[in-house]
Amino acid sequence: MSSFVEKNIYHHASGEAEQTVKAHSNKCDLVFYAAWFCPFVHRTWLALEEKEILYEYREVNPYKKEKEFLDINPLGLTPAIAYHGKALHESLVLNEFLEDEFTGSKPLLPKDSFERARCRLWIDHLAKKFTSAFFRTMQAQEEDKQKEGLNELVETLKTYLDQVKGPWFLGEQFSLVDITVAPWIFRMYILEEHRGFKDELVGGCWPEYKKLIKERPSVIKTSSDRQRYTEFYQRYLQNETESEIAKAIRAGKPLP
Ligand SMILES: N[C@@H](CCC(=O)N[C@@H](CS)C(=O)NCC(=O)O)C(=O)O
Repeated sequence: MSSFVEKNIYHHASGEAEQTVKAHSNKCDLVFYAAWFCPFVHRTWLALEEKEILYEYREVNPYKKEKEFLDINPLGLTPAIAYHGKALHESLVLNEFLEDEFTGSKPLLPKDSFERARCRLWIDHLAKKFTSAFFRTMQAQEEDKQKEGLNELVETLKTYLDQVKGPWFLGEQFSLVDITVAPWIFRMYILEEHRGFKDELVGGCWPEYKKLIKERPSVIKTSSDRQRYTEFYQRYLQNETESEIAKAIRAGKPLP
């Protein structure tokens, strides 16, 4: 059961993201059920923006589990979409769906089957290893656990960056692999300010990759004011949130 605080979370995007939300308020065949603060939403939002797909942005608070939203995603997690009346969820599945469905838009996966499979391998690495290390580091309270999480985060990031051809994972083509990690790179400052993360711990192409992600127009257009994220992540930093992610991390289970 989510707490009172989560149910009453600041309920709309701010900054650049607010303008983007406004620009996508008209009815459309594709309804994007989103929560402004959610990094998983951010993944799919980036795919929609990069591919310049027409969509209607609909803000939901996933902690409230309202019936209208549960009808779209019975798990009650954002993001989800309804497309021509049919519903789908899971950020990475949604991104693959957008890639398959909107073939006339800019491709976010390479043509070659082997290269596509290799992209999926690294998406899997980022989704399973890097993302969970990020949440573990954020939620850890004792210093030794924070260090342990941070080391794991740095190692999984370095392993990934060794595969980045530069400037992007595939070289010149920006892809779903870059999109998979971008929302957490954007939020990395939380770990810098509260968990001792430093660019020097990673080295290699990290500073340049991080800079390019933060400057990417799709990332800027979908980002709210930094202060809002700082407020939102307090409950993770104090390990007080009752989100499904936080509960999985506490229980040592895979992320939902
Ligand atoms: N694996 C899911 C995770 C989605 C997820 O956990 N979203 C969070 C918001 S960031 C959520 O809906 N939380 C509601 C809850 O924990 O009850 C995905 O990639 O889409």
